[in-house]
Amino acid sequence: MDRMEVTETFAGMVLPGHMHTEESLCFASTFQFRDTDVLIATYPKSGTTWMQEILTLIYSKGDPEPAKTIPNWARAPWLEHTYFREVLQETGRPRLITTHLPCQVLTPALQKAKAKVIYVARNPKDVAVSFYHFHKMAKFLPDPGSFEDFLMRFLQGTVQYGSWFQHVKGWLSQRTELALFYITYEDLHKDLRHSVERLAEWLGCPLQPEEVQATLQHCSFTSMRENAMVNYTLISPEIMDHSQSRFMRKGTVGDWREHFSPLQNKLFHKIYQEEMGDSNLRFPWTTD
Ligand code: PPS
Repeated sequence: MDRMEVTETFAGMVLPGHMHTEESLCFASTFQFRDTDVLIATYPKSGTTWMQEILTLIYSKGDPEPAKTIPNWARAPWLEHTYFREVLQETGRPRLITTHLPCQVLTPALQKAKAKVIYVARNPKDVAVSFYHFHKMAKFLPDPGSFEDFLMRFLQGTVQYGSWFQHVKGWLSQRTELALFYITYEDLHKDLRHSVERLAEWLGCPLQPEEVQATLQHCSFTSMRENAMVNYTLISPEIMDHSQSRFMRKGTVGDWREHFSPLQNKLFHKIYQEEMGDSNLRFPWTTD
């Protein structure tokens, strides 16, 4: 319940003071990664929790025990959060670490080691919708106001955690510099089996068919929605109010269609083109 109204400004963005302090952010930016570390990097609402669950199941070879008994924030803690040092586990396995920080903050530290980075991106229209609903439930984030207001701030990059465009362009510009595996939320949706197999192979942890099967089962939306270790029902309602919106809300691709007006869609497309038009990045979505 600490610092619910406080914000931290860091690297040109605003972050919730409830989980971030100047000290925790400095610690994150100078963290000594190990070659064996695996870092999940995402802009919020892009599939972070899904990837935490997938990696947990890959490393447990499909055994659901850790996913069902340890909260996700302890299995794959956020590097920049105040509790990080307390919960980072020495399990003898690669350490799973999560971050929402932009790449320019972490690249210097990552370049000193050979840690693996998994970057998950999601259609920014669906990110904006998911983030809007999350603002209603997460009491450490400001009231989002109307969807229209929130969407304008999202497009300007003035929401908490900063600009989606800068986040994605920044991390993906490091694809050849870092050991970086790039995947999208839409890829996970389209073919979870293939995504899990590719990830497991890349991590040097290939799975037997029955281990893949168990991973798919435990990482389904229905299964994760019921899992208290990932659906945030362990958190007090003063911090996350599930009566406003569930953390595992819809889990679909294209929910933006239920929220965007034609005018909002047009503006989004225009700004997307301005921001992303000259990047040669490929995404499984179009914005028109
Ligand atoms: S956070 O707060 O940044 O950690 O949120 P994040 O985990 O990145 O994103 C939450 C959204 O991911 C959806 N989700 C899933 N979708 C499909 N299948 C599975 N297994 C799954 N797990 C999480 C979750 O429902 C949020 O999206 P929305 O669109 O709000 O439903």
